[in-house]
Amino acid sequence: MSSSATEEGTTTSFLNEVPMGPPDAILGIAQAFRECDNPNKVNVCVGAYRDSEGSPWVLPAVRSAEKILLDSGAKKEYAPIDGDAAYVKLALKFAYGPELDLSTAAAVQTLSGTGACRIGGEFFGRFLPSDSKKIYVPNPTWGNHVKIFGACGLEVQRYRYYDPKTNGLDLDGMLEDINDNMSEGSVILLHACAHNPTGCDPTLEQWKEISDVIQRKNLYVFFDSAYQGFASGDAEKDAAALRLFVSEGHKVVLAQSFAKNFGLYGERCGTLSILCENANQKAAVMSQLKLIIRPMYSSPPIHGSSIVRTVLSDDELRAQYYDECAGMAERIGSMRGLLVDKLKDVGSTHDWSHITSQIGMFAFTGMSKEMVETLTSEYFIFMTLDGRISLAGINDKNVEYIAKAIHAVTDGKSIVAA
Ligand code: PLA
Repeated sequence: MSSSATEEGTTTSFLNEVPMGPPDAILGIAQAFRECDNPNKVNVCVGAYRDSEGSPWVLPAVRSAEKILLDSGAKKEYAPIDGDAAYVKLALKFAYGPELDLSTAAAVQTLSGTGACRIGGEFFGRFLPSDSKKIYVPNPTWGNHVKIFGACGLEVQRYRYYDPKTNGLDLDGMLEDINDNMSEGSVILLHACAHNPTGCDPTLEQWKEISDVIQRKNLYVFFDSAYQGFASGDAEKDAAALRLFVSEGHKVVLAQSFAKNFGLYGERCGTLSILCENANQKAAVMSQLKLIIRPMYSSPPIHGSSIVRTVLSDDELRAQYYDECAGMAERIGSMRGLLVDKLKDVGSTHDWSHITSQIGMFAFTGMSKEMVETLTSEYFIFMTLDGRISLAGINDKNVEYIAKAIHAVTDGKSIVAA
């Protein structure tokens, strides 16, 4: 450790010079929630499922898999650098569908979706030609995308995605940005479903148009799939955009997370896959992915992936899992209607219909940063400053309190999503 003696003879460490960093835009608010001791506090910040009592929920299919693992005396050996191959295979089938030949897919187990984005970003950062080291992300997007890809040495630029005036997809703006403003051979990041934070996805016809323009521009498609099953309640349907792009011939890259759809948040369970054209490409890409992973964390954790492998390889547990995932999506969906009804009941005259037309885990309310700050400081409702509400944090008991607070801060003021 470098240090220097001061005139008084004491030692000053370089640690004194370390500047204070800002808290994370999402997890920093989650921390503030934990530290708040007001009994009325509400956590609608992080996208983590809560049951109708407001408690975290472990899927019974996951519990059953854990019991099977425990009873079978599963060991705690290291996984290989690229993870559990049987898990990776099943996970890819879950995303890409049972029909696709995945023999030339280079794929590794990752530390959930964040880890997958990071490994994929590192790969692009190392191997894209220097004039194409760019990734285009939607405006808005999950805030961590910008940080992850920036940290991988990629230039991060935004493309038009959401139109606050219509509370819908800005398809023309998006197509124009892809066509006119993106460099050939660079990467475009797409949310596979349940776009975070807007809850606004293209229709299948719109995806087809997007796919065509991307193909003409010769861009790599990086799908981030963090919510498969949370958009429609059906994991198969939610994979439609990814499967369409693959069927159109895109050699996609996929970051897959099992945090939300399997409720495995803290287990850090995901995959990264890169579709290659042949076995040689696959072998070279795999070797490089392992070279990225080994000095970073050596090998991934095994508990979450063992659970997913156990569930997806057992017909009965898999069917049970699909029902339970649908149940989570349904409860979240019903909270949209309930919140909007309650807002009307408490006297709000705003048009909140965008909340019911959005999909996925979040309501992108249109409330401004100032309104959110008041909701937090005066009503102890913790949410992200972009006006996003994690619907799973709402239940029959707190919905009226939340609606009254939202009405109080928005009454007579305009609401337009940023
Ligand atoms: N991609 C998107 C689009 C996400 O929304 C999230 C999580 C991830 C990847 C990464 O999730 P994972 O690493 O846990 O698999 N977004 C959360 C949590 C749910 C977070 O910010 O970390 C959110 O509240 O937006």
